[in-house]
Amino acid sequence: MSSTDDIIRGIGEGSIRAIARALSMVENGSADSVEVLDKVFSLQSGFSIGVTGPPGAGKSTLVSRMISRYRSQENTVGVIAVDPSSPFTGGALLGDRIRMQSHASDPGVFIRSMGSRGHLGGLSGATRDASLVLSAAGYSPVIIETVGVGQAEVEVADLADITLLVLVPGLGDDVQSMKAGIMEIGDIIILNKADRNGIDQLESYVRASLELMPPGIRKPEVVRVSAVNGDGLENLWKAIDRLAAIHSDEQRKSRSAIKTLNEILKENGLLFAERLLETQYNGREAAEELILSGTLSPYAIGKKLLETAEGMLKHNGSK
Ligand SMILES: Nc1nc2c(ncn2[C@@H]2O[C@H](COP(=O)(O)OP(=O)(O)OP(=O)(O)O)[C@@H](O)[C@H]2O)c(=O)[nH]1
Ligand SMILES: [Mg+2]
Repeated sequence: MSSTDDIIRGIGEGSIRAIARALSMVENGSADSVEVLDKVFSLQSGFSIGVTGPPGAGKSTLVSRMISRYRSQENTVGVIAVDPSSPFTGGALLGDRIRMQSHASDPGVFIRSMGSRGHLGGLSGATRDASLVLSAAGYSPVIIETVGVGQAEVEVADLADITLLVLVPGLGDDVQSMKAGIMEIGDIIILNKADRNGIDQLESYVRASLELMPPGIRKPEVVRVSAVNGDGLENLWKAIDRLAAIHSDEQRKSRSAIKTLNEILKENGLLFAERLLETQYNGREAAEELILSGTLSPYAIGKKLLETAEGMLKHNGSK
């Protein structure tokens, strides 16, 4: 399987090899991936669920529960485990493989870890495109697990149609130091490890923090669960179903298409600016030197690049 056409056809047919090839192309930022993404874009269906939260919060355990739930409804499920700490993953992470082992041999489940070796849009760009590939191949939901609660994770979480923020007792200072904005990431805040001491304090803290949210922002639902013993999961499924029912597939597709266009404009802008830097200043490093030596300001360089681009457009007779 080497030709782009084979990969495109394979994705439509749900071929595991084709999907795996496409995901590698996306991760490496290969130019051919754009051709693939373009052709499979219209095949997307279903919805995606983002799961984020601090290390060890029980995200993978919850994802595994979620897989069982959707598999029992005959859905096929795609999982992307995002690892912001490593640009080099490729294939499933060992830990995630172990925790989701019971699903590893199920042909209705596709699990893949993602880094961002070469994608222009970084990790969130790579994840967005990977999610598209899985969705086009018919997996729904596509579940995106990402570790952490920083800016990178917020971006990744924001890709999904429904976002779950997983918190656990004993985070202590971590929770205290979380910016108030963290609560705004989640459509649902899951208080996991409800079998542990400290769950009441965590719930009080979270509810108090939500009270401080500015008016006009929809407050997330708060659901207590224990991913290991299964308590509270029914409530979680109901909360997810309620959210999934708010928007139609068409509405979700439109929102994500416009968002993707905005991101691609930024990615292309960056690419084009780098090209212009090459032609005008011998590249980014040389331009940085000019700034650091006090020869030019960043604004002077920006202005010059725009003028150059305008000049090229005029030269080509475009408007
Ligand atoms: N007591 C208790 N332990 C849990 C619960 N959920 C998960 N765990 C345990 O917490 C540990 C971490 O679980 P994971 O599912 O790997 O957590 P994670 O958030 O995916 O971890 P990273 O991907 O490494 O950030 C494992 O030992 C789980 O068995 C729970 O509800 N109660
Ligand atoms: Mg995990």
